Amino acid sequence: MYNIKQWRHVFKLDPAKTISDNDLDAICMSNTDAIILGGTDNVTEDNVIQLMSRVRRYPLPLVLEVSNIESVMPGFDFYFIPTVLNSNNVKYHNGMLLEALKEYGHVIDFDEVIFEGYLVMNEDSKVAQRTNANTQLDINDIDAYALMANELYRFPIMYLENSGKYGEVDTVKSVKDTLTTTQLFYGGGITTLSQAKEMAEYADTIVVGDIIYKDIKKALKTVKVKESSK
Ligand code: 1GP
Repeated sequence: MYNIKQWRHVFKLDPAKTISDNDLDAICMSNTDAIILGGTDNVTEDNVIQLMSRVRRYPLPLVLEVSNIESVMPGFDFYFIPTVLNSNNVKYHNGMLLEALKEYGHVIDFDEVIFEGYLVMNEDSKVAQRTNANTQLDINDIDAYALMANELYRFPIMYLENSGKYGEVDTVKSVKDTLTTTQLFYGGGITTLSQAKEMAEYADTIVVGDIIYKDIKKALKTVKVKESSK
C-alpha cells in the first residue's frame, strides 16, 4: 500500500479544468509522488469520473480531495476529507461530513479516508470565500491552530492552503516547528523549483496546482524538489 508520509511532491488537478492528453501524460510520468483531484467550483460526478479514468492508466497513487458529496465515487486509493479549521460556517467543519456519514457511513472503508485539518490563508481565494474563512490570522493564531491539529484533533495531515498565492515561508516553518506527528502539506502559488525547495524545506509535502494549467513546463520542473534532501 502507498505510504502518504513519504510523499514530498504532489500535483493537484482540478476536474473542472481542461488538460490535454499530452500534458496529463507528462504530469503522471513526472516522478511526482501522487495525484490529487480537487477543486472548489464545478466539481461534478461527471468531470471527476472522466479525469479519474484518464489518470488511472498510470501506476501512481490517486486521491480524491472531497469538496462535495455529489462527486464522491469509488475507485480512488485515498479520500482526503478537509475540515476547515478557520471557517465560520459549520458546514465546512463537520456539517458536510454529517450528511455524508448519514448517507454512506455504512459503505465507507475508513482505511482509505484521511482527515485533513485545513487552514485557509489567502483571503482572495475561491476556497476562502466559499468557506467563509477568517484569514486575518497572526502567527500566534496559526501556531495555536497547529497545536490544535497536532495535539487535540491529532489529524494525520494539516494543510496550509494558500491557493493561488505564494505564502510566507516563516509561517510554514513556524507550523512545522509546532507539529510533531501531524504531516504538513503546503499548497499555494508554487510556480518554480526554487519556491518548491523553499517550502519543502519545512513542509513535509508540497502541492502544485494552478501552474499546471498556465505553464506545464514550469510545473514539471517543480518535481525536481524530490532530488534535494530535507
Ligand atoms: C490548491 O493548494 C493547492 O488547493 C495548490 O495551490 O493552485 O496555487 O498551486 P496552487
